[in-house]
Amino acid sequence: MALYDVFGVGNALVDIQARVDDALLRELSLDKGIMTLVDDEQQSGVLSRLDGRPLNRCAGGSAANTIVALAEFGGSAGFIGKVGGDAIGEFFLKDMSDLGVSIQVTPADQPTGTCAVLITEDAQRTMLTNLAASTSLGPEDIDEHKIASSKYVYVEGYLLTGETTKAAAYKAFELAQKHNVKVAFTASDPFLVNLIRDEIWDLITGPVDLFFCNEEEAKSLTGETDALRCAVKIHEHCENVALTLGGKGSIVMHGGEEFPIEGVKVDAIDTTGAGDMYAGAMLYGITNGLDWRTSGHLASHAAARVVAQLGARLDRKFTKE
Ligand code: 26A
Repeated sequence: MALYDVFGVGNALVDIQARVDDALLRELSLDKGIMTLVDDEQQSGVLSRLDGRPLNRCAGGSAANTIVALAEFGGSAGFIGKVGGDAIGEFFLKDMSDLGVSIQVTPADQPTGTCAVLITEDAQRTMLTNLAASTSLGPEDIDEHKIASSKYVYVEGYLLTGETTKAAAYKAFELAQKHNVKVAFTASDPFLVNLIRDEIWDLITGPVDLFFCNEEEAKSLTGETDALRCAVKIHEHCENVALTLGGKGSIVMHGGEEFPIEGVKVDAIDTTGAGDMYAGAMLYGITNGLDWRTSGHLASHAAARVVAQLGARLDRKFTKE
C-alpha cells in the first residue's frame, strides 16, 4: 500500500503577491505575464517598489502548489525541496505542514527563494523569481523511501533549468522507475520547452506516465497549430496527457481516447497557479479512484475557481506582511 498519493519534487519558494498597474511593469521594464529570474539585489529592488501596497505571502513554487492542491482535496501528499535556515524558510515549512503535506526539506546555506507575483487588472501574473536556496536541491536530497512509498512522483520542468536541480529530477525519475512508481511531469513554462525541446520529448517518451502542458507549451513542443493535433501527437509518445487551454477547458488523452473537457466561465481575478491547481486536482482524481474524464472535469473546475480569486490556492488564508 502506498503511503502517499503523490510526492512532489520542486523549487521551494515563498510567493509575495501584490496588485500593481501596468505603469509599474513598464517602469520595471517587465514583460507582462512571463517569469523572469532575478538575483537577491534585483528582488530587493522590486520589493522595495511595492512598499505601501498590501502584500500577501504564501508558500509557492509550482510543484509545491500542486501538492498543496492535492492535500486540500484530501489526498495524501509529500514534497521535497530546499529552503534556507531563515524566517522565510520556516514560513514555507509551516505553511505546507499546516495543510497536512509531509515535507522533507533540507536547509541550505543560502536564503529561501522568493517569487514576487505582480497581478494586474487583467488578471495576468508577472513573476520575478529569486531561486536562492532552491538551486541547491540535489540528487542526495531525493529520499528513496519516500519515492518508493508513493503512487506518483510529480516533477516540475522548472527543475531542469539548474544543474543540481536537474540531477535531482533525474534521480527522482530513476528511483520511481526502480520502484514501479508512476511519474507525472509538467512542462512548466514555454521558455523551457523552447530551450530543451528534445529533452522533453525524451522524457515523455521515457519515464513520464502523465504529462501536463498548456497550449503554448504544446504548440512549441509539437510544431502543430491546433491544440487537438498537439495532444494526439504527444499521446503517441506518452501514456497520459493533460493539455490545458485556459478558459477554453482542456484535453485529456488516455488509452488512445480523447476526453475534451469544456471550460468553466469565471470572472478572472488572478491566473497565478491555475495550471498547478489543475495538475493537483487531476492527480487527486486519478490516485483516488476517479476515471480520467471525471478527473479532468474536477481539474478544470478547480483551476477555474483558483482563477476567480487571488493567489494559487482555494480558500486560502493570507498572512499579511
Ligand atoms: C525555476 N523557476 C523560475 C520556478 C518558478 C516557480 N516555481 C518553480 N520554479 N518561478 C515561479 N514559480 C512559481 O510558479 C507559481 C505559479 O505557477 C511561483 O512560486 C508561483 O506560485
